[in-house]
Amino acid sequence: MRIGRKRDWELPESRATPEGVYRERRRFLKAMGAGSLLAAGIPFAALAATEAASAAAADPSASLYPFKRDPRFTLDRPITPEKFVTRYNNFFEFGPIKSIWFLAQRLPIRPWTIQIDGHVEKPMTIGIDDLIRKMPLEERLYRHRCVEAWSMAVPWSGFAMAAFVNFARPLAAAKYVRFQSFLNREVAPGQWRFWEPWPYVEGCTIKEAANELAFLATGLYGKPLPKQDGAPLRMVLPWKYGFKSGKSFVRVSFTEKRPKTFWATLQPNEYGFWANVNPAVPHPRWSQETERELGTNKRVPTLIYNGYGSYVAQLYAGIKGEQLFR
Ligand SMILES: Nc1nc2c(c(=O)[nH]1)N[C@H]1C(S)=C(S)[C@@H](COP(=O)(O)O)O[C@H]1N2
Ligand SMILES: [Mo]
Repeated sequence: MRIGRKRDWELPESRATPEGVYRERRRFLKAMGAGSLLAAGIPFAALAATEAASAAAADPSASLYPFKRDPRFTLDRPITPEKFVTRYNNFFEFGPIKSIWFLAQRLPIRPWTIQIDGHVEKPMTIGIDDLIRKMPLEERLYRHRCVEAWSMAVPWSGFAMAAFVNFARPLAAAKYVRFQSFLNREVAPGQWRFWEPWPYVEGCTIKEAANELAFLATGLYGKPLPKQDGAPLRMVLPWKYGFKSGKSFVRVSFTEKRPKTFWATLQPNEYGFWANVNPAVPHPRWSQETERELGTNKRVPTLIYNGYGSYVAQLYAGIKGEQLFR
């Protein structure tokens, strides 16, 4: 359970600083730009502030934050400090290492449209800022468990995936939802690896998408999502391994057939479609019994369905003869 002490990130910068000073600082940082800051030897913290300021300036949704927290979702551990969550990432479009945050800054996130197609009443394309304004915005505290056995606990901003599904108005034939990430080799060097099935695709059943835990994130720590974490819109399925939460998607298709997902296509003997967290089912090359918490580096036991079994276990009750946990 979460204890009632206010943490730093709960105080957005715009409130912590008197309005005027805040605006001045933003203008200053914008005028300087990251390059000249580096040249001037201004330390890393200032660079991070620039990054946040320029992201806010470029993002027309920035003024909507922070969203009201949904009290239904509580944590059994402290929130991971922001600096770990935004500096230790998996985003293979930008390279197979954790320190890709600065490379991800090359991704243009406006204009950004999302194509909705497949078995829906009316296929359409919608701009991200239109979509955000139509959705029931909220903040949720969720755990995140990567299949590589590290984990974090974060405040996502966004909306229920169910609200998006309702908005898309799927037809009865729709059994799965396929999320396709951007394809842009000019900014994403990883997409030149021609033997990998780019663009990144993830997906789930329509029942999973309608589960109350399934979420679409537009923000983190009460601010718009940093690019390295999947701006402007990413999936969040907290009972599944992290690779199921596709980042920066541009197309959502409602399909009859199970979508071919990125990792299940690339390494089918290690990664599957369901990928529900289960400490008792090891990865072929390592145990899943424990996880390393980002920030503290503490080893903690991993929980079945990442601790969310009461929400989702019933989704899998009738499924036989499939590997649900990889
Ligand atoms: N498009 C895309 N989405 C992705 C990935 C990726 O490489 N590309 N990596 C996944 C993996 S393995 C994890 S653990 C999470 C990591 O999210 P984070 O960097 O915000 O912690 O994003 C997932 N979504
Ligand atoms: Mo992951």
